[in-house]
Amino acid sequence: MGLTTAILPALMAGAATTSSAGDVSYSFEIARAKGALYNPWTGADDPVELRSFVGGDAKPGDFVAPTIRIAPGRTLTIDLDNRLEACTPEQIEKHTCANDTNLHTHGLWVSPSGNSDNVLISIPPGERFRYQYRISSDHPAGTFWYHPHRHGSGFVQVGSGMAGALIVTGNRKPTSTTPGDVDILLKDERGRPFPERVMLFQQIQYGCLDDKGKIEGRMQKEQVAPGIKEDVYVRPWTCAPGRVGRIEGDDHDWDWTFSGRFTGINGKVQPRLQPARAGRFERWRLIHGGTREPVKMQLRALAAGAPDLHMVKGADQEKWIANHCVGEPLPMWQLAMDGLTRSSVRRTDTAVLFPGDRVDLLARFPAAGRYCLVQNATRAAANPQPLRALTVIEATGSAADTDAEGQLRSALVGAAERALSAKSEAPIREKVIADLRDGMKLASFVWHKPIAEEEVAGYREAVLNILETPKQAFFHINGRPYDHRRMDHLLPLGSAEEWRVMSLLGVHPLHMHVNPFQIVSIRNGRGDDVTDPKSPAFDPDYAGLKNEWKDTILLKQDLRVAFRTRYERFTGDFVTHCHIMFHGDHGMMLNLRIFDPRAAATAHTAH
Ligand SMILES: [Cu+2]
Repeated sequence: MGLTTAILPALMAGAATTSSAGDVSYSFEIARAKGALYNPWTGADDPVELRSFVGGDAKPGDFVAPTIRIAPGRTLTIDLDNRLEACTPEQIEKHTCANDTNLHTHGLWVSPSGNSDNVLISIPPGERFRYQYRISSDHPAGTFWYHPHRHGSGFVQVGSGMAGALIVTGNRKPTSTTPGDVDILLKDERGRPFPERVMLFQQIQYGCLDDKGKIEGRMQKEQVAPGIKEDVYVRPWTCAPGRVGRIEGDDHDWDWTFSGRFTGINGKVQPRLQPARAGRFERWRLIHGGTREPVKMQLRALAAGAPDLHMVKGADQEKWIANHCVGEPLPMWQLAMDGLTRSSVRRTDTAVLFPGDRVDLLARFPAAGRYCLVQNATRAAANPQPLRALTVIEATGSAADTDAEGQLRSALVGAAERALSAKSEAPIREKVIADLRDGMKLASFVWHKPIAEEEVAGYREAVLNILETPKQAFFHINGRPYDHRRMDHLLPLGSAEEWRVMSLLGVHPLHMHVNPFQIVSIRNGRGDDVTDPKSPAFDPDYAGLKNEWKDTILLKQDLRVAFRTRYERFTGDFVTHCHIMFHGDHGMMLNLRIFDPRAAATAHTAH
């Protein structure tokens, strides 16, 4: 194995197309694009030039790739044309180039081989490559995303906003033997889907370089005031007039928490979003496409008469939030995690996402007015992140019924009655409705079957660690850094295994490509369950995770996480890695191979 150079099929750059069969094609140029990003510290836009996907509906300067929608059973084709400039030998030596690329369809249950979800190829500047993904007819409908995954370039490229939502659409009804798509429940009395918002959270950490090539305004380690932790924001990076923001390095200097940058949404910082209708449920598809900081989002009413967010400079925003984003956080109803429908709708007041995570939820603004989307509303005292406003949404119309949850339950039940109205559907209709009335269970909408202990054929271990020396940090899994020439685990097709994973130092969202996993347990060093609200060790960041399916799981230091996964359907080589791109790029990654033991046995006999 190892990184292979892409071959180039003939293709044309241009817009997205959908064939009569529902197959979807996109073609993108990867190129530097000029644009501007709002800087809350100055209240003005900073000019930036960043590596970008351009094509489909994405214009230069959008800094987000188009939202792709495709139905199960269809084929998605994505042509990439790498127009970035060739790297100089000096850049290659200093690791400051990051112009090779490729593509990962995060969370799609597709082959990792050939020109499918293959992240082990590299597309250098001047080359083209056609990715093609066959999405099976039994692929779960849900919220996935796509982004470059070239080892060593991930931080710079994803950190430049090179990411887009990838939605598998669903309208399958459940039967007594097959699951359905939760989408059929998310419709109003007239059968119209709930209004939808896709929010791709991004952490675009451009810096302006001064004449010496140093990031302007970057505080040096020795300047950090005593008593303030080095990784807590102290002073934002600046851009002198005429300078253009870029992302050109991936060393520690470019660390997000030091930059003072704000988490953005869909290529913009603190964007003005479409108003909502008060009292109406909306489906929100949230994707953490950032590189570092968690998004723990709460919705709070913005007090009448509060100044507009864009009138408040970054330095005053924490005070503005404390004074004006008032009252209890609004309830939200979580439907899915990482694109995979939960076993039940879960009521929460905080959407918790770490890099790579997705959360699908229903939100509802109870009355006309403005509402704050507050980031880091729940902060760990030990490692506080700055309190930030992601943006403000306005709701219009008249105030709604106060019993939101009762209204939601009857909306879901009503949609189930209408969707499953045929006489022959009576048994499944009754089951779905009984489940909804019993804690809003979604048992008929979960696509992956639970993995019982009897099915577990083996165990694997991944221990993530950072070794720090005064000069450098080393990012390891199982005691060594990633080596693209080394195969770390051979996984037999057709079997299920349990993985025991943990972090010895730092917090790492671990992502597994190809097959999702079911969470078995998350415990602290004393064996206490941190997912259980009744446990003294309860950690709200892990609430509601037990037994659910995901493809990315946060490893906090010293917690023991166990999950089970099936190596089904696809053979080939792929990876598991920390989704803090900087960590993955610097070695926190393993190569995995699913092989077919029957084919191997046959080959052996023939030999
Ligand atoms: Cu990490």
